[in-house]
Amino acid sequence: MIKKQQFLEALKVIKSSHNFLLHLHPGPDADSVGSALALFHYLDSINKSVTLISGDSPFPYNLSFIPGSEKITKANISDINLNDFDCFIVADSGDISQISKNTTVVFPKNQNVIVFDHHTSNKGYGKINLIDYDSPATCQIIYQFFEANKIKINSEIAACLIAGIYTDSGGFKYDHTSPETFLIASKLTKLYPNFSNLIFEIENNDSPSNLKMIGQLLKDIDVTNHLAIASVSNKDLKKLKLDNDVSVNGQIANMLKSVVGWDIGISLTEVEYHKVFASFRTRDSQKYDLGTIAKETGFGGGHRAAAGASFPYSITKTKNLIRQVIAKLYPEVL
Ligand SMILES: [Mn+2]
Repeated sequence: MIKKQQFLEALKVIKSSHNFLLHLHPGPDADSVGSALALFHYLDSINKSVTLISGDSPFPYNLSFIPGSEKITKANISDINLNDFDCFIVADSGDISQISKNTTVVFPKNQNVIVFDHHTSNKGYGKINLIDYDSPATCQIIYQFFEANKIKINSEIAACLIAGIYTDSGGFKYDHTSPETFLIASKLTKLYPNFSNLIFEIENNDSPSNLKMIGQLLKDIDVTNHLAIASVSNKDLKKLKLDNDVSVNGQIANMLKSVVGWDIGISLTEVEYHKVFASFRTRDSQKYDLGTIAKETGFGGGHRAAAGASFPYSITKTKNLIRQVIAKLYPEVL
């Protein structure tokens, strides 16, 4: 729970700052984009100078339907001078290393760093930390920030927040979805009645290449008792001329864990030679903490029910490492 006082303090800091930096985390999802754009619209409306950078990854086409996405500057942390900004608002990044994988972020001493987040890995690396591990989405925390400060939410901001809350809660079905989430969604959808179109555009974004990739990943499923790992090597990606789009990883891991008996589903894509992106999902997040599994490998992190990692290894070596960690933490799985 974040105290009302903390939200009020954050606004005070925002009011006293002039040049704002916002960013998207690597592999941005609708919670990252929705959070950053909701804040962008608000800061813009109170006449602050605000720059929102795209960060490490190319901007996903389906998220371009979130209002304001054309305002995002194509740049990474290393392309800008952090000293140009007296306030950096970091949203939906569980650790300072999650801001960018390509560069080490060092905040200038006098910078006001405000962190909005819901990842359990987040220890609070900002000057002001608005972190709620029980929130289904960072966008929900940003809604609470606006509400606590009696800031008017317009239809654009509402659309941004709906995008994040809906997708990060898995369409209101993941663990942390609460009566409050529905209440907030109810208020937001009144402000943005066209929400079903927005959700349609975000969700129905498959490309032929995506489907081929899904087919390829499902071809190679390695099952050890209650653990299922799907994978595709870089060699096969190249041979089959598939995009190294890792967004299907989460989808595949979800499909794996839908199988009764496959308690943990993991999808691996070797995007470059010895660079493997991994998504973790589970049938039972009460029992298994995927964030801890991913963290224990030394190359990832995340939530109990959904986590991710990026390994500097081959598929085989990655699988072995993951199995070792699971064998240590949850021997009953293997
Ligand atoms: Mn999130």
